[in-house]
Amino acid sequence: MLDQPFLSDELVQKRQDLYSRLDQVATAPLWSVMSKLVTATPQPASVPAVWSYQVMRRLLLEAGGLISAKEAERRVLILENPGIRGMSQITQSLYAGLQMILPGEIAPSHRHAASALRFVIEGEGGYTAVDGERITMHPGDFIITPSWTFHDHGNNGDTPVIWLDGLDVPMVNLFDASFAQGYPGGEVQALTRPENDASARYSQGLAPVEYVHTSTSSPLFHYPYSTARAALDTLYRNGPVNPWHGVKLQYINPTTGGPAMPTMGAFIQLYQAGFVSRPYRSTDASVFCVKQGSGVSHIGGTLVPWEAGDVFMVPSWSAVIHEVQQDAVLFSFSDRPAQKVLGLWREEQMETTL
Ligand code: 1HN
Repeated sequence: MLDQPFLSDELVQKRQDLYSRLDQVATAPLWSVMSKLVTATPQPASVPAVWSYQVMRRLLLEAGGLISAKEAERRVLILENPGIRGMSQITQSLYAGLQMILPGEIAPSHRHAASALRFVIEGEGGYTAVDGERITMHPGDFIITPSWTFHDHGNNGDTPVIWLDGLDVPMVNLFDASFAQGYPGGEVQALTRPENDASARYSQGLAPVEYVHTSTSSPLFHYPYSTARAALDTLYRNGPVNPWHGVKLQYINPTTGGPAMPTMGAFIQLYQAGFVSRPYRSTDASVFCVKQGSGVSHIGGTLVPWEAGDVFMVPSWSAVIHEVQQDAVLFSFSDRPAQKVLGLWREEQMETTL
């Protein structure tokens, strides 16, 4: 920084006087805040963090005995980044939470401007309905709920169903663009198409001849784990394995090749036991959910151990190295599509390793 010039007492006094009069007319001098506003590199307030699934699962089950899904509307434990507590944010731009539905429960239908994504962690027999179609959820499935689509959940099985929710709520609220409403026709939305209709229409490298791409989100909203896992396994066998990402796939809108939703992108990757990834950083802070395996991630110098079901986050521009102990499958999501379309996204694949 530049050397500070000598300031006479008189000048200091006059500046203070000006600043207090500026303050009275809702004004402030840029020169006293500029270096805080425009930083040379990202300076996230959020910090590396991990939520143990064993701990969170117990707390969810306890909550399940104290409040119903109906009373809560959504029975969710919000994952609050320790660096920005009280904001319902896991990163500067994203919300994350763990949701549980007990057998027989219903989470009533509603819609909102915020887009949501889900990654199923545990349980069979859960379903979610999006825009007139209901799909059965299985562990590892990725499901999207695009902006302003009605959605409700239920559990026809006999064990709890638990998943990770990701929403772009902080982004929507940054723009003061939040709208929400309950479904006008009762708790459960009317079903207008049978299960797997969207999958047949859009996920086979085919699309209805009359299909016109108009929505900003994917018409395919359910991405089963079985499909993703088979692709990861085949690509791992075929190689090459990326030194930073292992074998990593992005969830796409099959009608455009772009991300499934405009604000949030999601990924799934496979690393074999013993793999130590090269350090990587990008401007999109990422939320990871461990589908299987175990390891330790070095996140900007913080050691974060993880195992199946755990959720951990990597702040913007923090270099991350994944040290994999048992064969691992990691789901992740971030605001990458939003940053890309705004021309903000940067990444760096670094060479040095541990
Ligand atoms: C929401 O609608 C769901 O539909 C989950 O499952 C979490 C967090 C904030 C706002 C809306 C859901 C949510 C949410």
